[in-house]
Amino acid sequence: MESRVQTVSSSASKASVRRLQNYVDGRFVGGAREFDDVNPADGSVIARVSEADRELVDAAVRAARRAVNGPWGKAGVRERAAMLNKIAEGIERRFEDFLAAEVADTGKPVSLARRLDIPRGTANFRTFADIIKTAGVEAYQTETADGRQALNYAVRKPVGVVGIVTPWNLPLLLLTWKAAPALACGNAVVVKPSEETPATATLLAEVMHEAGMPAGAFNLVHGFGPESAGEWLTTHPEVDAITFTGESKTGAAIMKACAPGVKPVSFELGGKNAAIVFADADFDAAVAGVAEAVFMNTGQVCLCAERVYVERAIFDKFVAALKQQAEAQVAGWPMEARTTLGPLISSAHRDKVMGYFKLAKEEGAKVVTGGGALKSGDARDQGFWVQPTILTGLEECARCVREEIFGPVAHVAPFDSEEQAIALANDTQYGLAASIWTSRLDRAHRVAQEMRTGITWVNSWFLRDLRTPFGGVGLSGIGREGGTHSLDFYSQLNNVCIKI
Ligand code: NAD
Ligand code: 6OD
Repeated sequence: MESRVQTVSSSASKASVRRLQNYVDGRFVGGAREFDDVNPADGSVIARVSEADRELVDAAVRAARRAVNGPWGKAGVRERAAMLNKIAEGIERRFEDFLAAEVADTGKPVSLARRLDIPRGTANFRTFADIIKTAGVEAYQTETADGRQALNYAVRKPVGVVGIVTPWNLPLLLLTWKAAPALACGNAVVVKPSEETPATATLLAEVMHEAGMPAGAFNLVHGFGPESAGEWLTTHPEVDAITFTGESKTGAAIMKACAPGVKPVSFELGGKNAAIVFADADFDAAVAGVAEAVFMNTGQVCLCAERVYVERAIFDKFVAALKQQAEAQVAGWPMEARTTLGPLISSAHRDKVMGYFKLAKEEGAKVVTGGGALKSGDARDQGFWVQPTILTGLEECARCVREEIFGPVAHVAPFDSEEQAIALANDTQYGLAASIWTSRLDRAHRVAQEMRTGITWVNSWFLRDLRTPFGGVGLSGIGREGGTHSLDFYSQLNNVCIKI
């Protein structure tokens, strides 16, 4: 097969750059315009991306409809599961290509992408291949008024054409988290990855092609949000459902776009997550766990902790230890094994995070460490780096405590009682995740059950079992995905009632 990653000369850069194409109806196609794919570590252009126009998005949706009505829609569960496993094998075979592409697009440390992002790409396909094979049907035997019986059973059918819109922070992980269950259920998909991170989605299209996925079952359109592929896809009348991961305000715009068609939506949105550390916790484990929750992926994970509440008895000691963890981060080149902290995704996002650093000072924060740009004295100074930052001393009403920053930064505040810790953690419009650090079993259960979140970790963070429900409350999202919860979104149930 001809490779879709072509090397071409670009006017945007003296060096030659790759060209990334759309994948529609089983073919790689260019678009009317191109945009730059930038490496956030040094600001260099690493690829030129073909932007899908409205006609190409329409062609993708029509191809998807034909696939739903054609061989893919008619494929049985065993065939679909086998295809998903084949795709997992395809990702595994090209593991190093996926790794290099993800690291170049995001700037994340190669060690992180190697242990998290790329393995989750394969795990998502394998998990939903297994789940679809074992999914049962709901059935009831019902007594009727005339003394006879009725048998009720619900059959699962695909929703149809599913539009998938994803963000830049965990590009392959989050795209496959939605594409895998959608395909497992027999839907055809049109995927719109983030304009910031188009590379692994394009590699995935190559893997689909090589695996022999029927034309139209998996389509990829590149572009932006408003007045681009994101808008054309989410407003398309022939798309049956939209699943989206990204910012809460983008979710609101997409919900509006879906309203006229009364289309089902599944949203994984932003967070302003709390970590609660009790004095009875294993101190070293809590420090290491909270540091990971604050700094992983440079704080660009929706589950990251940006609010840390620490019991007063250990507050000073904990802040000092967290400061040490922040200062021990290694902001090296992303492909270096020793690197633990990468850049932010873009200059716009760097400016946003730097704006919050400035605001924090204006709001009266004490900057324990960080609070500025990170300079290395080499080509990285053209990239989008900021210092790992710990703040204290803000009021709970401060914007830096209430708004999602999405950077390597947390505010640490003391608490005096379990009740106060619960109240502080829950005092947010978001409600995605919380982590609780304690050695007391009764307290762990009590506090966890009080959290107004979709996910609560105890003595751990971002520990995932893909069969469990995943999602948020409030501004953090609508619905749950994971395991059979994903099947419930990506299929519709037709209840058959037979009088017997
Ligand atoms: P974003 O909302 O800016 O963009 C996400 C995607 O939506 C991109 O593909 C973008 O092109 C597209 N988009 C933007 N506007 C659109 C519109 N009007 N119509 C259709 N598509 C549109 O988010 P981001 O900056 O890429 O990602 C960061 C955000 O995502 C953070 O808020 C983070 O918390 C959130 N996030 C949440 C989860 C979760 O599981 N809850 C996971 C990852 C990221
Ligand atoms: O682990 C997952 O399945 C998941 N959806 C993670 C989301 C992370 C947000 O940035």
